[in-house]
Amino acid sequence: MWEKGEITVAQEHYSSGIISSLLDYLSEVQNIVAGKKHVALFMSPGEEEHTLSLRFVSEFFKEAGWKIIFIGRSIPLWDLRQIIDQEKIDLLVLSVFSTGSLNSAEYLIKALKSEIASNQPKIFIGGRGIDSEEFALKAGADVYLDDIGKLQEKIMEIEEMI
Ligand code: B12
Repeated sequence: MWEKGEITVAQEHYSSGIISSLLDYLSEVQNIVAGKKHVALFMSPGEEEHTLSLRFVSEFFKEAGWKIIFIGRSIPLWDLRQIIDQEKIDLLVLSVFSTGSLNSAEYLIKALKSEIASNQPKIFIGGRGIDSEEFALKAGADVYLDDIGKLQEKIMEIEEMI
């Protein structure tokens, strides 16, 4: 509605805030599956502020029995490396909504791949900022998905890869 000029920026921010709180609530009340299969870390690269879809995506992983760690917006590379080591992250999930964020994602992936010698997490990337799988793979991602609707099948594919 904001895109069509039907609501103001303030109304959009307010609505996004409500959706975010609703996600927090749903995440709390949802049953947690015992015996976590894998661990996934969710973040948005660079200056990327669009984190709502990443929250949706993280809930799918949770439902599939994964441990999820949502850190939201970008954190320093050093801290990221530490959390990957400590938490034994199997999958890093990034969402990208602009060309600038795609560049940041590419930089981040290259830095991680060159600095982590063993047990590198796989990288899963999605979001409106990526036009095709070709761009995602060029940026260094291992897996790309264009539509959250196909996420359940994709999670099964990822589980086979790990
Ligand atoms: C909510 C919103 C915001 C909120 C975000 C709040 C939050 N915490 O996420 C706020 C207000 C912060 C915001 C800011 C901005 N926004 Co905004 N925003 C939106 C809005 C309305 C919804 C985005 C959303 O979450 N959609 C829900 C997701 C699920 O749907 P989707 O985007 O269609 O995603 C599909 C796929 O891409 C995929 N997918 C999406 N994410 C992921 C992630 C993974 C891992 C996977 C696998 C798949 C996947 O799944 C979906 C289909 O199934 C869109 C407009 C719209 N109609 O979508 C604009 C939109 C994304 N914003 C836009 C813009 C331009 C901005 C600003 C630059 C505006 C400004 N001038 O300040 C800033 C960016 C600031 C920054 N540095 O990032 C543009 C982006 C255009 C572009 N590609 O560059 C859009 C498209 C609006 C427009 N038409 O202009 N925005």
